[in-house]
Amino acid sequence: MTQQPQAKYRKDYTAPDFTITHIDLDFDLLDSHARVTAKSQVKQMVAGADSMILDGDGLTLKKIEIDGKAWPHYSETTEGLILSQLPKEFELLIETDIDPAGNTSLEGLYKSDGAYCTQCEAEGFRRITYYLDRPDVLAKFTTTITADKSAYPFLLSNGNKVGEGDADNGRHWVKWEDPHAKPSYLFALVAGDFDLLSDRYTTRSGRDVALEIFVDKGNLDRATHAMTSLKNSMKWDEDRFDLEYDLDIYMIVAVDFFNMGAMENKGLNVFNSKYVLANSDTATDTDYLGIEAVIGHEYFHNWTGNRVTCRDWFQLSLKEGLTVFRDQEFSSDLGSRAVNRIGNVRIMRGPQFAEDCGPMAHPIRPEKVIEMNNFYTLTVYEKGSEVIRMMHTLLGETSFQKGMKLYFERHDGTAATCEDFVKAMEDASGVDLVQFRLWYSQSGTPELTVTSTFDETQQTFSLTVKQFTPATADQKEKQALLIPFDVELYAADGRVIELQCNGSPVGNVLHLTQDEQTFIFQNVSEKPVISMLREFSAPVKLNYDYSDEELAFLMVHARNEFARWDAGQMLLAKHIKANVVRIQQGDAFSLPDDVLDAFRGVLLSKELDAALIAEVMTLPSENEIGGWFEVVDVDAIHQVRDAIKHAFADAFNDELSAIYHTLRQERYTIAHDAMGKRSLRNVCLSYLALNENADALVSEHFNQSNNMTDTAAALAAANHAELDCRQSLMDTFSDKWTHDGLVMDKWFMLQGTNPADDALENVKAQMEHAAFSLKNPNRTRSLVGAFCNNNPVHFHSKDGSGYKFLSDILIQLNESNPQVASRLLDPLLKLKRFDEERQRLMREQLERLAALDKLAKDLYEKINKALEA
Ligand code: B3K
Ligand code: ZN
Repeated sequence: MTQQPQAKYRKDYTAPDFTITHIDLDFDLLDSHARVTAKSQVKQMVAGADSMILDGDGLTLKKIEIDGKAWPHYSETTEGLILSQLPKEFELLIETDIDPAGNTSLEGLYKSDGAYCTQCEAEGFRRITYYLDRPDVLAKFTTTITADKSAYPFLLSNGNKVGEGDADNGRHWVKWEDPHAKPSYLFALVAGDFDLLSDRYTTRSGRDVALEIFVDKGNLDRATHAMTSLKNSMKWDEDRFDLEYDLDIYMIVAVDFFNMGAMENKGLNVFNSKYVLANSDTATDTDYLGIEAVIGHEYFHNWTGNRVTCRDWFQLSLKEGLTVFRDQEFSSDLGSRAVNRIGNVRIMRGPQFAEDCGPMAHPIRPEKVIEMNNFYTLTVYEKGSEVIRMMHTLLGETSFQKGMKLYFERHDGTAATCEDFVKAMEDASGVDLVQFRLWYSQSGTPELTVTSTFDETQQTFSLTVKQFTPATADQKEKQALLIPFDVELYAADGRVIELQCNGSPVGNVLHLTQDEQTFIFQNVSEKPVISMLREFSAPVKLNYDYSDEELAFLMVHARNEFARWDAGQMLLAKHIKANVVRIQQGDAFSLPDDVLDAFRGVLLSKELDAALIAEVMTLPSENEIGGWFEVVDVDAIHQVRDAIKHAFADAFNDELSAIYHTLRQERYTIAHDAMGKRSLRNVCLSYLALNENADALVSEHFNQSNNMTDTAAALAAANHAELDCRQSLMDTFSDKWTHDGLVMDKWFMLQGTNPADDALENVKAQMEHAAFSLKNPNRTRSLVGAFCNNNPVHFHSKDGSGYKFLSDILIQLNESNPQVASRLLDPLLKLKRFDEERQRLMREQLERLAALDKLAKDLYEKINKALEA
């Protein structure tokens, strides 16, 4: 590394000296390279400023002119271009050459298979032309693209098409104009040959919008679910948020080479094909739901992100936390609220809490960044959404929507801050959010420790709640937060006890504001059972000494489905923790009958949704369990989790088998009820696969399946139970799908999570599979990512082979695709959570990476923090 990468700090923000009001872009796409001509209208913003630094990366400069004349006053640096002696207002013309075909980082303009596409967020536009590549410079874009007509019949960019025509040598051109000023990160260009699915949507006020989804040739039948999801998103945003679409066309292009899920470029979303393509043969129910959520998410960004964008990248959660909240609400309104909430909470309690206690801990609005791409994190997105959700809880839907209205009134068409959002919520509702703002600046997971006392003579029940946020890698001192704490009390017969304090009824949401607080509830005539942190009303950990009986009671009597699931999770957690300690002490595993009975009760419940029962019967992941311990003992955790699965399988064999057989469906539909039944049936299968002689059942499930959900479930069951039929089923699948990487990802993921002793050797062997390529981020994540993240026993093998395998791969990806490398690195960052020997082995690999000659700043930032800690 020649020069150490520099950090940027939130506190150092300054408005730009110059701004760009219009940019006219011209792309000449040639076989050997692309020529980009950018004509910008530039305006001085700060009196006296006469020089300007334009960002640029990997560009070959061909020409600079100001107001039509060659401009000699410039110098090129590694980071861009410095222009000096500038007038107050001028037209800047810059011509650059770039190499899209050689761009393996998938940032800027690159080729995905045969098509050109772009990814500019966060700082990819600077790989296209020299520019003020920052989100607070908002310009109106026009874009002209010229390319070979037969190879690239579709030439797309943001906004509306305003011209097209033929050019020489079999080439053609198209011109686009985007009427909305936008920052450079929302620019997009696509050129290629696709199949096109077209539809229309009429907005509530009568705007007729053309909807176009572009997919690889031959995939048209896999685009319909994405189209339905798009129309549902547009309708939902009108109904729930009173927000309409603002252009005459909305385009989505699906590409196979993409670093993340999707990108909300104005009017022209570019999507990872994983979040567009689905039919019943190729996609699982989870894929269908994922597509709906991501299509919704990118669509909702049109208002929360595009119309109101971020002032600087430290404000990322302004658009991402809010848009995740909106997509979660969308999925919950269309499907099961409880199941959606459970999914979100599993992510918070697993990987987000883990992020908080690792070396990359940061508040949802980070203070210091080296590589912005490293901050598209679960903290900014998921915890960011929880913070919005807490405001929603504190304000209620009506005031929250008033706050949204005011936010748009004040900030539409501008680049705003998180503070602007909170202020709008505060002003619109009159709710004091002064202390609440700490959620934006304080990192880490708060812990609530609750004790209770029942006073029979006084007929009072008191709850004492202590809040404490442990120090994090980035921040030692913590303060008390405003935490909405949703509680309910139940009498022994299941009746809800009304909450009364100081002689009057109070709502369920208590406001925790101090290190310690006591709430005294009156007129409580018997010792109640408390349901706490209902709906996961705040992103915190909860400690309370529940008895098994109380938890089993809540699993049956809690009024809200989420609370019933959560009680089951707490009951499991209690016994998982106890058993891990037992195993570590050389004692035998044991699970009391009353625990089994509580789960049997759920399994047999007539009132609960199948989808919810499936969730209750799904154990927390090994990673989530790891988070409950100071030092993660991967082997003991695996052993205990496995033992519980076997205990369930043995104890509930008859019930599981009966449910499995009654839930069989002839026809595949994606109605929520059908998905729920399939999900429960497949959970039953995963337990039944643990029985002796399960080969026949699992093979039959596979052979009779008429959809990918069941096929994948059979494979997963055979894989995890290490059945004899595993190999033949895997081979059958691979023979059928080798040509389709997206479908093969499911197979690669199972290879990655294979529990067999030779898992690593096997993963290495699959890297030679015809469908595998390290150049494709989806393939890499499916095989390598699954192994490193979801196969803890083998990744953390005591001989260090898993760590070495990962760093060998990271060395390859460091230069070709640092963004993917940086995500893949995450499991190595958690070294502090493991025993000394494992720490030493992990450190060894981190040091090996740190010594790389051209270490990308994405990796540099994380590795340095991990080694520092
Ligand atoms: N805004 C993009 C993410 C960009 C990631 C850049 N590394 C997708 C989304 O959150 O909707
Ligand atoms: Zn987003």
